Amino acid sequence: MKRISSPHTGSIGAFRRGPRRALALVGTLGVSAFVTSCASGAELDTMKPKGPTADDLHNLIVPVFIVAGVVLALVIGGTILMIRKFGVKEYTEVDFPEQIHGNTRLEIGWTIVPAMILAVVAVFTVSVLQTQNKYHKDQALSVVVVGQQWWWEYRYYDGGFDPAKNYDLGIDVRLNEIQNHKGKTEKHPVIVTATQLVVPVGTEIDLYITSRDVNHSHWIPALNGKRDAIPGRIQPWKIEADDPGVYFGQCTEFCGLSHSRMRMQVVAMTDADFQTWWAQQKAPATATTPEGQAWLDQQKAITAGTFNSKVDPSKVLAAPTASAADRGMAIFRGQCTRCHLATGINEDIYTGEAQQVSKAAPNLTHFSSRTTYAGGIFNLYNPDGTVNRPQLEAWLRNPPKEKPAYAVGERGMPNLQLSEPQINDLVEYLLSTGTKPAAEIITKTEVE
Ligand code: HEC
Ligand SMILES: [Cu+2]
Repeated sequence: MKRISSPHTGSIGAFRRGPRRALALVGTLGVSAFVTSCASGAELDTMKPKGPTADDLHNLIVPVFIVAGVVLALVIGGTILMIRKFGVKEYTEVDFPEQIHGNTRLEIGWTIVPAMILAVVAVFTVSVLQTQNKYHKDQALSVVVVGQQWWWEYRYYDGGFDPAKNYDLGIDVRLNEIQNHKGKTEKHPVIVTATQLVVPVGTEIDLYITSRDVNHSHWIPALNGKRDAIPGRIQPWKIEADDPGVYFGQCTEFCGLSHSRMRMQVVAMTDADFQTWWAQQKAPATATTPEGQAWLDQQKAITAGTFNSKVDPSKVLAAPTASAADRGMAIFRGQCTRCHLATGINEDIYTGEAQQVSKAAPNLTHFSSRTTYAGGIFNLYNPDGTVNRPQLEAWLRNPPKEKPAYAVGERGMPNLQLSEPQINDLVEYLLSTGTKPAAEIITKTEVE
């Protein structure tokens, strides 16, 4: 009997201790993964569906996980059993196991069984996919969701939006150049907002998801799975919330520097509250005093050519001075129009081609009716309902400091070197643009 040289024996000995250590490691990792995934109050929890579309997914995930768990237990259990039963203690030539090549019955068995399991899973998966992909073409309310570095835009269409029949230049200016719009009618959204998607409860909402720059992915775990936002493509998706409340989301496709700061929230309201919200959002913004409104109206008349300031210089109104909000409105028209649209305030001079790589910046028409901004990372209101002024001022003072962005490369809001009085007036203006949301929404949308 010839013993295999001792170094081998040594390494076999180490290998024998290996499985136990490996098991301990796998066990620890598994338990910690399980414990952390069960964090209570986690905002992004796939396992807690809050609407029928998410239920569909959940009802698929759970049985598949159970089957996968059983398979995992069998495989791990079998492996441990084999090691126990057939593992050699002292490696000698005598112990060398008989070498078998091929076992037709076994091989057919382990091909057919997994194939059957996968076939069953496929039947359920395909049927869920089909329900998920069925969407109403003539839905009363459709929302086009546009991902952009690093925030989400929501465009609401009255009477629905159907990518097969409609096109919208605002979705992607460059897309229009490459896509054939023949036979399609141009359609404009009635409401454009950012970060917070407001929906009525108990209604299936058709979403059409796209992007203006790079790939993003829209994900509101409580309401449905992920859907990629791809430039040049419009992907249908849907969500539905059973109860009023706030459902958190996050971009889940790595999209650059501030990817983790590209968050969003669905705010689901009762039908009556949604109707109120809808009416408020559709109305254009106005100045806060008659003095401001007169100046604004005259500015628009100058743009329209119905008032010639050179002909009537004595009738030219000075920019409003009395109200800080109206002073801010005037600054806004001058400094912010090259990027931001606020319907009622600057649509006459806004070109629709913001100085951004993407050609768009958040619509600020009713900014203060949202509770979070800049990709859902800042709170506009404190939990007690007061305004979080220092944060908004800091944002206007130096946006790239508050949220990393390639602002010099026109991928975020640049530092506009505003003076402190300007910042003060702009904050007053921004706060005058919308109805403050209900206290409950303010506390529920609060981000840390
Ligand atoms: C060069 C383009 C540009 C200019 C000019 C500009 N902004 Fe912005 N602004 C942006 C971009 C882009 C964002 C989105 C930044 C993000 O979330 O990453 C933004 C975000 C904002 C937000 C947060 C909106 C939201 O809902 O998330 C406010 C408020 C804002 N800007 C105010 C202003 C004001 C006031 C001015 C004028 C003094 C101004 N901006 C000028 C590009 C611009
Ligand atoms: Cu993204």
